[in-house]
Amino acid sequence: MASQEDTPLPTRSMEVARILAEAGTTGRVRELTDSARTAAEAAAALGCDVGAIANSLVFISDGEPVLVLTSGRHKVDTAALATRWKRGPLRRATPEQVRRATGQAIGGVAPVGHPQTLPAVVDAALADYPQLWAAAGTPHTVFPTSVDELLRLTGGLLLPVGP
Ligand code: 5CA
Repeated sequence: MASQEDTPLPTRSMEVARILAEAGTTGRVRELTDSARTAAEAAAALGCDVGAIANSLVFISDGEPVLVLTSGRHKVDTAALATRWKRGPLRRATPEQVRRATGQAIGGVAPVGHPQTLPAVVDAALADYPQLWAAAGTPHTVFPTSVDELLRLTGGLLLPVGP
């Protein structure tokens, strides 16, 4: 795995690392030399299954941003998820809405580190993988995690989100 051990992390990732440490998590934020902007790129850089990448996707529902931590192996079935989550329709956030809701840019959105806590769902498909990886605030940073940890960090609900 290509990672940079000694250079300081970008500011947004340091903030994510601080929150993770405060929450008592043990996984360390890593900066990858390869881009990890998408789940496929992150999986290739880490040498893991694409399904073990937890993408932090932002949708707008009932007029507010919500977070759907989604396995990289599938897309969100927004209609089915809205019903299961008992919410109005979910619409993908624009890049500007993502930035406002998370303080982070598309390709690097982390499950934590946002100006406000977002209502969250964790994809039940992620439970198939004992070790997950999520973005840590930039397209080049990731951290190891698990379903239980993501539920704890986000206060989210575990629901199937895929087709
Ligand atoms: N760093 C990786 C995982 S470690 C990552 O952040 N993956 S991601 O899936 O969470 O980020 C890419 C996602 O951003 C895409 O799946 C897509 O849902 C979203 N996205 C990409 N382009 C746009 C866009 N123009 N508008 C809204 N969302 C977008």
